[in-house]
Amino acid sequence: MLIGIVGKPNVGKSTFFSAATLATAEIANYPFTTIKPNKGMAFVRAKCPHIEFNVKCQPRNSACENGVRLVPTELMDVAGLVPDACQGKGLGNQFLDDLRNADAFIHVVDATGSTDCEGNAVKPGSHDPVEDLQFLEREIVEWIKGIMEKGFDKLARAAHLESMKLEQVIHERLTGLGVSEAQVSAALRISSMPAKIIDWKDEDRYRLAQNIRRQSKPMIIALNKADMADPALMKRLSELEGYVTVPTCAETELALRRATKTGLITYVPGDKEFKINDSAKLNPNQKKALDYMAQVMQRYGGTGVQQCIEKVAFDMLELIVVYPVEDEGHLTDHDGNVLPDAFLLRNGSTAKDLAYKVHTDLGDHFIRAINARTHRVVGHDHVLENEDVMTIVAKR
Ligand SMILES: Nc1nc2c(ncn2[C@@H]2O[C@H](COP(=O)(O)OP(=O)(O)OP(=O)(O)O)[C@@H](O)[C@H]2O)c(=O)[nH]1
Ligand SMILES: [Mg+2]
Repeated sequence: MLIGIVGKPNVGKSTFFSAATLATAEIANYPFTTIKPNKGMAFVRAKCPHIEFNVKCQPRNSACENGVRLVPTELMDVAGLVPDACQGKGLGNQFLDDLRNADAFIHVVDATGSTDCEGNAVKPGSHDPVEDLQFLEREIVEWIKGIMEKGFDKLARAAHLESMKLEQVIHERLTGLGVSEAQVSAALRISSMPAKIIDWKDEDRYRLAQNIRRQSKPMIIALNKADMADPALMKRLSELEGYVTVPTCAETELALRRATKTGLITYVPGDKEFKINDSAKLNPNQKKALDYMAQVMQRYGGTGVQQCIEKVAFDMLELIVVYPVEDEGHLTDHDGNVLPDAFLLRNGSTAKDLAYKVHTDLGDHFIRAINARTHRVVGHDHVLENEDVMTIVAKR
């Protein structure tokens, strides 16, 4: 699962990325700090089955903290997009190609209104972040439209002659973007396109590309720098129709995760508060900074970073967590590790999809699967449920 972090320059994309992954990405208060994309692993939280099965787990691809399984998901931070990037402004939008395989986007917005369209620092409140929501959507849609339209006329003519279905033609153009035919069909249905392709005007194609974006790459808005934002503006932004928003303080999350690493505090990402381990060890600056962060967290019920990722994973992409094991009796892999792996799968995934996720061979030679909880034997098309623990039996 890949989530792309997008937004104009200087809004806190790399700060969000670093906080969520604890990978180091360059952060600075000027535009275009990031040029090359940063890739790293974030995680979502799930219930670890080790408690229910009363065993001690030995996670391999994930981690378990007090019964909470931390399941990895990939994040990518790219350069900032500016208005008219699709016409080559700023760094253009070519770097979006790194995000072709993104399953969803987190659009980071500077909710203080203190950065202009190009990411330059301006007086707080002098820039309306709503403009950023609109132009970023346009840039992403133009990017998709550009890919869709490349050689489209020729293809459409050929398709007409060979009586190929419209969704097939468009799907073929967009395979590199990880868009499914079903998503193209759904987009075509709601776009009310003119019957003949020859009659499609530029605005029709734009509308279609926009619906393809909505169907295939859902987007959440991180109202970032919430710690410094004007409450009235925050309220207006969070009530905007048609957008899913989460207030975030990426800088606070990054500081908290670093302080946790050095042992200064105890904090589990996503929690509403943190605990100072030994206040006698804090210098006055650290104390002041931690007080500030505690206040911010109280205001928003946390920093919002983990919430943002989990909202994307569970609410927008409707992912489920599944635990594959080789031996359903002992819940182990072939090395004897108990409940070693946790995978994120799309809701509606089957036992065979899980087999392919574990290993291509396992998918190719799938015979049956066994639910370790109920010991029920199921076939390849059995639809999995959240928190299933499954054994795949394959031909050797
Ligand atoms: N107050 C506040 N500042 C933040 C927050 N998140 C990031 N910043 C600051 O915003 C500035 C830009 O942060 P970056 O993470 O480099 O922004 P970016 O979007 O990656 O910028 P480019 O790579 O230039 O596109 C830095 O000075 C950060 O410290 C936050 O939650 N609150
Ligand atoms: Mg950056």
